[in-house]
Amino acid sequence: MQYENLLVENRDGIVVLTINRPKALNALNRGTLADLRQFFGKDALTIEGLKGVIITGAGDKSFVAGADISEFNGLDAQAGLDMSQNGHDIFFLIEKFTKPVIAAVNGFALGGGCELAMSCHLRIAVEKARFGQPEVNLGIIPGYGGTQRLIQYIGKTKALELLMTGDMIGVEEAYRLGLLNHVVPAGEEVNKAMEILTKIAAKAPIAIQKVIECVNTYFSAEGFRREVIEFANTVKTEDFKEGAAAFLEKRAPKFQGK
Ligand code: CO8
Repeated sequence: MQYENLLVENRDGIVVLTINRPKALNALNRGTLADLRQFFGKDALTIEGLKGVIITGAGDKSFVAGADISEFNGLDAQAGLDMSQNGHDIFFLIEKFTKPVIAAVNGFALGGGCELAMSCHLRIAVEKARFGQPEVNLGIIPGYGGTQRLIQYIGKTKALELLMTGDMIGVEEAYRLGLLNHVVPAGEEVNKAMEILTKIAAKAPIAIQKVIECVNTYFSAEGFRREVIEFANTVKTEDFKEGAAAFLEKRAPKFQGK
């Protein structure tokens, strides 16, 4: 198992995956997504006695601050479609994984980071964690399932507000809205996830797998496909070029609706 940006530690059958790009706040670049695909699509299936997986971020500031904006340069609609579909495929591998997967959110979970946490079965966050879907600040929409999964967790009313304002929320609100299972002091997030996975590991494995499958079946796939298509449509706009450039140049964007 060789990974570019993923640390993999097997603790007695519970695997802790740490996304390891702390200087970029663990933003999901192509390499990191490839690592996640390799782990959930291939390597994890060969781990003897696997009880569950915990995903966390390196450092004490960020879980994942989104897709890597520095890779947005020159993105055209076809590349946007392909990247969005690639992310969807990987996040479905996580959501449909037959063992429970818990996000241990140790800081910012924004854009693709919030989407990654939402593709996990459960979410535990530290008190200073922040959640949001800030894509509209960049002239795009969420492209890794955010328009679909956020509604599933918090409902249409608040999901639309967060998706349209791009606002970040703290753990108190995220917990109240139903996005989080538990809030813990910093440093306790992986321990809490271990405790829950240990409890689940004592149950019947086939029953756990079937719970995951049945809950997933409730939600339709059509909305996810629509997100991929509309993500690619926003990638075509002048506003997207301006939004991504403004972030990298550390200035406010000037959107023109084109
Ligand atoms: N991508 C690349 N680099 C990033 C990202 C990111 N998403 N977030 C932070 N960084 C980098 C910064 O550029 C900075 O690098 P450097 O030190 O070289 O200047 C470093 O991480 C530290 O960041 P800041 O200095 O900005 O730290 P602050 O504490 O001032 O701010 C924030 C922290 C609030 C998290 C801020 O960094 C921020 O707003 N980040 C961007 C958040 C964002 O917009 N996320 C959404 C990205 S879009 C997305 O996720 C779409 C998903 C679907 C994509 C579909 C296919 C492409």
